[in-house]
Amino acid sequence: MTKPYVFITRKLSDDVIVALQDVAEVKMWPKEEIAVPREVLLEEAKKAAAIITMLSDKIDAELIDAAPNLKVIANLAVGFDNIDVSYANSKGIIVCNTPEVLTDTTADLTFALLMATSRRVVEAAQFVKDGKWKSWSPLLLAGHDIHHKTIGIVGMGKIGEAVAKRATGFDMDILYHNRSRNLAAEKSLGAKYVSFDELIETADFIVCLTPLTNETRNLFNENSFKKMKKSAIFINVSRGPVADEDALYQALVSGEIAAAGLDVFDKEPIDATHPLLTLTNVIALPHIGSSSTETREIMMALCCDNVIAVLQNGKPKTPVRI
Ligand code: 8YV
Repeated sequence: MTKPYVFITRKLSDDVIVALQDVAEVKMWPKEEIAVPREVLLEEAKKAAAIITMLSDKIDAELIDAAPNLKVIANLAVGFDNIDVSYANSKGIIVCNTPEVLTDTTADLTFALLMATSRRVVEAAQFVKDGKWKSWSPLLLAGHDIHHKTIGIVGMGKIGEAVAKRATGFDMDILYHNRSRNLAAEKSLGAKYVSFDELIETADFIVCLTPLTNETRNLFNENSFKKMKKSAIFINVSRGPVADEDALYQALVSGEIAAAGLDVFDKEPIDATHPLLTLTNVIALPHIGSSSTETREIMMALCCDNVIAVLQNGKPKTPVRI
């Protein structure tokens, strides 16, 4: 019997696909740093029973229609806004993601970005390397404290909880806003549920962790940045389009807010000439929230396990439910 065909849209480590190769014929796009071209993906989809994909690939109706044998799409991410999940499901195709396994790693990076932004770590390190450190002065590269400040978390899911847990170690007051109350976070972490407006008006650090949906697109806009404190620091580790980048740029330039730490952008990779990248009060990272070698291996393995499970018994480990 011929094995089902699985296409993986980026090069994963060889070890991680061994088990998958037992049950399927596996082909990987060979380039780690270059996304598979759309026409190649459309061609591969024609024979694929499974596709392991990631944020940079658009799995839309056209692609799904080009894939008559497709049973499962496994996304190497917890977010799945790159996939038309309802269309896939309407065709009987299961979509899987990688929840939970990346929670702590993403929360670590969120905190790293928060700390680096408020204490001007990148600017200060560059200052030393550039040979600009000629003398010590009391306010040399003075940043702002983190401890005893107020963190406002927009999107209190698993990653939000893990960020809140880290904030307790800094004796921070924790506010959150979410579609629904997270009573567990309130009880165990002392997080306080507030309206979106109260959160953005009161918090010193506004941390965006909400998924990208029609409701959250441009949630952070000109109006919201105006309502923030002038000392506020905005951190986005979810999806770029949740914040209006032009409005964010204006808010940073005009001093409406103090700084921003961004791991995600409207268009990724962000163009090196983007205005946001000219600002010293912006720290920009290349969407590395869950990128530790340990966690990426686990995410890759989970994608493979989901595909194996669907191909063998139709029962995925971590299906997306919408
Ligand atoms: C992924 C992410 O690594 O999980 C997510 O939703 O944004 C990251 O963890 C990224 O999307 C690459 O696919």
